[in-house]
Amino acid sequence: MRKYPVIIALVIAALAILNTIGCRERVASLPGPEPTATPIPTAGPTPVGTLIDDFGSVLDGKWISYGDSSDTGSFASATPGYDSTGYALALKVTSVCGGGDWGYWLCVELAGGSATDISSAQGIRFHIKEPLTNQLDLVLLSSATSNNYKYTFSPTSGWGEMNVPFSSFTQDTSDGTTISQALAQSQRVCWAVMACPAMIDAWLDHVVIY
Ligand SMILES: [Ca+2]
Repeated sequence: MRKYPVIIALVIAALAILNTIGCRERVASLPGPEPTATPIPTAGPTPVGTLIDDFGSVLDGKWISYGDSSDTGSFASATPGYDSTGYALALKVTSVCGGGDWGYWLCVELAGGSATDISSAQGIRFHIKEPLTNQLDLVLLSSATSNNYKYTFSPTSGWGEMNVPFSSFTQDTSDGTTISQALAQSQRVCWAVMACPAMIDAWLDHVVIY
């Protein structure tokens, strides 16, 4: 009789390993998001995650944005969300060249502006759509780094799930820190428009650090 719990545990462990490998290969083989809208699977093991935001009719004050003098933008609650219900965040940016060229950034404060240790997390997952499929940078702001770790991608025109391991983040120029050191002093995760000129009309939903 004692065999059955052991067998069940082994099957669950095997499914978890296969699920993890599948996600990593999918991300590693594509520079951008998955090509079609993919709901977060409910069957089988799902990583236990920290839900950053599923968004509501009123946005949490932890969301902030800023831009250089040549970039203008705004963000607001929008409906429906990726699953055809509830709300998402809609980001509109007009980015031209000049004025410092560091672009326009939408960020979420992870710990009210303070640094927090998320080095045990594997990555970040969210749903996004952008009709023009213009390029965005997913950026980790950390008090441990002088050059940000980031991941560049082009969203799909319709809702798609992005599942980005932190191991995919890189620095343009190394400042000697590792991604683990950066994660240990995380301040913000940002969706940045750094190309110019660029129009962005992106919808973002269900942001999870897993
Ligand atoms: Ca939502």
